[in-house]
Amino acid sequence: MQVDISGCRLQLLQGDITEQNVDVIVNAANSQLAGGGGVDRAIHDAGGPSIMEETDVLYPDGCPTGSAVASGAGLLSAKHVFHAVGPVWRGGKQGEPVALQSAYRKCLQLAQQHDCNSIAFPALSAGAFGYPLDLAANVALKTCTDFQKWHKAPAEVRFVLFSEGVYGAFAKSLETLIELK
Ligand code: AR6
Repeated sequence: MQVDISGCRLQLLQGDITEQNVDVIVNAANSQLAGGGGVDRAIHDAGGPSIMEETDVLYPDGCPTGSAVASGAGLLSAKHVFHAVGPVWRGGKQGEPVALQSAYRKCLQLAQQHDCNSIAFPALSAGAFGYPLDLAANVALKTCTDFQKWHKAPAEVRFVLFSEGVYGAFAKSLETLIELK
């Protein structure tokens, strides 16, 4: 599924983010940048050790929740990996929506700073961090479509969703957002 917003493309697809041919692959990291499971493990496994070696040197204090930092992409075909730290879901009243929005926005700002034309996101916080899928999809898509409307966003923003269920939730959310516009 894809839509065009102010000359930028927003695309949803089901697949493995490590196989995407884009300028930036976004990682769903933790605030220690310590690696872990899920998409974080997949990116470090496919990208090789240089990614962790670089983040250890550049960001010894990690990255706060709601932000993101950039590294090289090692063996991946992308130019950069942005390590974004979404919030852990604690019931929804501990600032989770603002933190999730902020993590996506920071990635889009970093993409501007690094002159990137294409960026691929996973569903930040929607796995181990337990953010309810429908709500996570809504924040992700609203943040990106708003950014595309008002700022110079990368020409292509791609959400790479690992399973049919996650893809379905994002597709439903995007349809609703488009109808509302
Ligand atoms: N490509 C695209 N999406 C993927 C892939 C892949 N190769 N593998 C998993 N996903 P998660 P979080 C999906 O848990 O919730 C880690 O341990 C997955 O199905 O990776 O932000 C980190 O180190 C889900 O929809 O990230 C952190 O400690 C989505 O990616 C913590 O988990 C996000 O799930 C971060 O948790």
